[in-house]
Amino acid sequence: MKIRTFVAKDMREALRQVREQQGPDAVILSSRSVAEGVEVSAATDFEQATHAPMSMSSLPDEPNYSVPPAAEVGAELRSIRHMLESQMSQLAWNDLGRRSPAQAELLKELSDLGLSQSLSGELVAGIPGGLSFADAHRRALAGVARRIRVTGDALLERGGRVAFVGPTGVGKTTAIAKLAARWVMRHSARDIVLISVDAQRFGAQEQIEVLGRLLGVQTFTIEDLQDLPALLMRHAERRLVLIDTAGMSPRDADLPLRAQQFTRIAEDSGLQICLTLSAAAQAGVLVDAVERFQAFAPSFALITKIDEAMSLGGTLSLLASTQLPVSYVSEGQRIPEDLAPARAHQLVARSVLLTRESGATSGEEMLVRRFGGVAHVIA
Ligand SMILES: Nc1nc2c(ncn2[C@@H]2O[C@H](COP(=O)(O)OP(=O)(O)O)[C@@H](O)[C@H]2O)c(=O)[nH]1
Ligand SMILES: [Mg+2]
Repeated sequence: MKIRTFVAKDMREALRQVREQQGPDAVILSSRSVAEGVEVSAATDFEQATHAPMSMSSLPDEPNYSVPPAAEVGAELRSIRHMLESQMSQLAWNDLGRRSPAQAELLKELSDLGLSQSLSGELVAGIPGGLSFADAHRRALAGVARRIRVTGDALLERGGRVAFVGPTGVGKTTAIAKLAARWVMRHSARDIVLISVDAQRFGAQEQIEVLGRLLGVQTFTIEDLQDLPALLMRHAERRLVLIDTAGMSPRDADLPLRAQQFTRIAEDSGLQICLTLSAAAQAGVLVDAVERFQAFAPSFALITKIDEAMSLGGTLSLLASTQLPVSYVSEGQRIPEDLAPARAHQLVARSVLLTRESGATSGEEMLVRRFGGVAHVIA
């Protein structure tokens, strides 16, 4: 049996090291808090250990001592390890509840909001001990808001050249219609142009053309992205250029190539990319979309379908971790009413309201699973 000791900043990191260096069959023997975080002893290579009882079985007073085959041993050790890990998580969680009930309660609240494990842990760890729960709660929510970057109403105040990218059906064309209508109401129809490069999809060009006719705004549709720089050059004096693109599945094989073309044009023509994301999508889908569309090097995001979202925790965690500024939020289908410049505090307040309305709460088991491994670094 090989026993090794690992020191890491938290239990999760220690377990990762154990798994990486000793493999999936390693068994945790002990753990304790140390100045650097946590120290874990783990053992592998049980061949000698499993052979030891065999030699004992030759003793006269130990008849019929049977040893399970090595495969079975591995499975048994794994299940013991899982059991130990979950027991340790439970102990750590219970300990946090005793040491620092306000912080444990706060982790539960943040988890109810649907915020990610890492953001919740970071927020709670940054809150000084000794505060009342209400104060700690207020500070944590202010911490979420501080981590959300916004652009303000810059686009509709000063103009710009923006291409809207994002998954299919998230509301790119609708957002463009709202922005264009607002611009026309606030400024003039003459200094804006709408461009559609959504040539593949039936009806996509017509949407932009109809919008242009309704608003009295000039529109163009192009089949080939390579025609975009010349078109932008011809309309260099326009203050607002909004470009509608074909929605793409994040899994689309063409996405990297298209992203490459777009970013090259964007650099040469001073074009900004706006990643359009639906708050009604599941957190996992959102993370995937952000990762894939990162290839377009978006300057900011626009969040749609806030009105359909059951929870905003996943969206807020993502915005906080990517630091992608949010421009506008769309909360309905009405053009141009349902659009507003993003405000971090409003998004957080909306998230709290949605959670309260839905009555979503995290069960004890889920809290132990999410925070047991990090509880010892808090407080
Ligand atoms: N509830 C709701 N629906 C929206 C919102 N934005 C867009 N939609 C609807 O979502 C559907 C797809 O929108 P569209 O703009 O065509 O998406 P695109 O494929 O990204 O261009 C349409 O039925 C829109 O009316 C929103 O903020 N809330
Ligand atoms: Mg569209």
